Amino acid sequence: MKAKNRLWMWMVCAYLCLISPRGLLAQNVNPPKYPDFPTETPTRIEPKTESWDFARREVMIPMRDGVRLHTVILVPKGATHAAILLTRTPYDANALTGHTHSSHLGPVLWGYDNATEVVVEGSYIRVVQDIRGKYHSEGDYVMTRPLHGAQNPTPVDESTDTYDSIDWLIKNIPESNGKVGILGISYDGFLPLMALVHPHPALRVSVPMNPMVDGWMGDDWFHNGAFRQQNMPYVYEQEATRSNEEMWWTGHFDDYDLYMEAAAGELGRRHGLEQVGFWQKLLAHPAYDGFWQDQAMDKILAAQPLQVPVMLVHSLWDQEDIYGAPAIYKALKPKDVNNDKVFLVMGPWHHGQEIGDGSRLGALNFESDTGLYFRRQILAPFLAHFLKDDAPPLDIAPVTAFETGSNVWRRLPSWPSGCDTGCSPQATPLYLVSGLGLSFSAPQGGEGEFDEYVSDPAKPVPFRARPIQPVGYSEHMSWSEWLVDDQREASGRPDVLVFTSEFLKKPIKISGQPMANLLAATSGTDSDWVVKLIDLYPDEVAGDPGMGGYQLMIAADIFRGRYRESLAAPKPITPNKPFLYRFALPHANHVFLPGHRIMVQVQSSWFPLYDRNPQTFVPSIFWAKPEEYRKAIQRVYHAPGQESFIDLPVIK
Ligand code: PG9
Repeated sequence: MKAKNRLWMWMVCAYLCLISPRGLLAQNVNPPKYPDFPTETPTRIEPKTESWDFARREVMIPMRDGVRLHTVILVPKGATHAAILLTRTPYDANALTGHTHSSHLGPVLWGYDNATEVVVEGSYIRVVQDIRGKYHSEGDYVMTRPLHGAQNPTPVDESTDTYDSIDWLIKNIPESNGKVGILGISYDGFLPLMALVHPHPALRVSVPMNPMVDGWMGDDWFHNGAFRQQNMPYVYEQEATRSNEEMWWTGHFDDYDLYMEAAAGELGRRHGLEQVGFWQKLLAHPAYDGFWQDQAMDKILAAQPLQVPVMLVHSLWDQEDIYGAPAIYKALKPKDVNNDKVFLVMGPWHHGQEIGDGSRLGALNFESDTGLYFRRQILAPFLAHFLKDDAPPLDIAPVTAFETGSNVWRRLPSWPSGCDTGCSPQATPLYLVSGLGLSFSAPQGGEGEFDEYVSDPAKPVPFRARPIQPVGYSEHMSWSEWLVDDQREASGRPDVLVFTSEFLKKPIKISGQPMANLLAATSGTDSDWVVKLIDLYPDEVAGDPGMGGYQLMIAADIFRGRYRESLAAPKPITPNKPFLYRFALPHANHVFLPGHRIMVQVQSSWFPLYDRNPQTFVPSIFWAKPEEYRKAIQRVYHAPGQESFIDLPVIK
């Protein structure tokens, strides 16, 4: 195009685009006039709450380092001299205090982490706070933030944050009587334990329910070194964003297929999990090293003076934190010289079920609402005694334990003990014997010395019937019930050994921790051992037909063989040589009834809840390569001098 033509085109374009009546300059100079039509949204809405039975205040409480924590305060109308019930949470204080939009406190609180009747009927001031780094609080998030010290160089931790929060609350809530109780479940149960380290003088009572205590020994992350890989989505969602908006993804309906894809380290890498800090720490600390030992709350509290009364709440079928509460009881009780500060409640519940309907768990029927009993008969009077100005007298036993099997509550002087006068359990070996039997008499010999099975990592034993759901609590999810699943399906597999007793002629009651003593060999150089103590119901159960032949786990756990000699320093196992694997199973308070049988199942995988052991010793199982997963022949011995047995804590 010639230069003259190009200039001409530019001039036309400039006129049309800029100067003409519809051009940009013309518009800016002379905008059209529209009629006024104001927005209907006010600059700020002031909810009218005069008719509500509570007042809601939202505040940002300053901590000693200047970080402010978002705190919701719900004060019953007309309250004066009311005590404060505090929960600190990483799970969204607004959600915990806004279950419905109601003018009544009860419906607003009904749901996770709120013992609602106790709060409402006790006229407490309810305070729920986002911990630092989560939801509407400021600051940085660190998973179960360790105390200031070797694992935390900052001067702030959950103990100092609790102290600073309580200090602010008693000075700034005029309706309060200056007494504070802290309570919560799981992570929110770990935080009442943290509150016991250098406690604020206004803290009068702490109620850790199903607390996370030791992430390696037997709570959320590992059990005796076996990694609970179905918690990888939790790590991702909890740490990827402040308000848990970023969700883990899966390409499988069945978690069994997802976790067969690769070892946990590689699966995490495929999901970008290494971007979050706690995953890096998990990968770096597969063994029970200083990282875990320094954070174990039972060890921490054992080294602290006991100043504040504590009620520990434990669920006998806690699918997440089955280790924590009894471990804290064991650490604290020796300090309770006047027997008036440390209380334990054990109920027939899944994780956190004590604040909901406790009439049933899976197929089990407890014949009464055990959750309501706990809240009304135990928790409410306990809190009232320590928090109310009139301090009604306390009539709570040091230990209140539901006895499963017989379905009754027991008031006990201590734990473990089997009756109100304190009968102590006696460790009574229940031997695995030839013919796949169980006997209270040691093996006599003569028949086979061992039973064996092939453990194949290509076909690990599912921990429940497939398709296996992820960890979760929404409707139609049954994760919380898996510990009471019928074990019948597992008992039919060739890679599960099943030992069964004779029919019981009289009841056998156990109270305490059964100890697995497995004399076992593997043809590999590493191995997992799962031991399940089971109540085998009669073939037919009149009145409850679904329980006919039911195989109910009473206490079960997994042990990673590489930690047999040292939990901190794993070692390869010498192939085909029998070794003793001795480990504690979770606490039980159970009666095996006449007509029932006792069963013990032994297997080498519990998948996909626990990651597969490649059965070849590798430096870190997180990074086991596909070719390192190998079949192994597993032998469980039961000969004279080579006994395998469960030490049952029998009440005689
Ligand atoms: N069991 C959950 C948890 C506690 C602590 C750390 C990670 C997870 C919980 O229910 O809060």
